[in-house]
Amino acid sequence: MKYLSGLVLILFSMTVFGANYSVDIKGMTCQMCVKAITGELNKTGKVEKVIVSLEEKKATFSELTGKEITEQEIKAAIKKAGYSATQINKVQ
Ligand SMILES: [Cu+2]
Repeated sequence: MKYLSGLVLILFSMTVFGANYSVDIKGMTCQMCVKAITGELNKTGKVEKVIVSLEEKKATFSELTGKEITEQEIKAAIKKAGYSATQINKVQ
């Protein structure tokens, strides 16, 4: 029982605070690319604090409280902007 309530608490806090993601992106060349990717990620309505780095070829963001974004949704958003996600890292 104790174990179970602990597990529930962990799951609850994961849902409430959401995960942080770091995504490697292929094909970015300028600030327009950065803007397009930032826009598409925000459009999902599931993430916040989107930071896209041209230098690092990376996007980082957090899940919005109570929302859950899938890897497919992340890939789709980046593809929609015209680029491809080569690796998706979940950083808790
Ligand atoms: Cu560009």
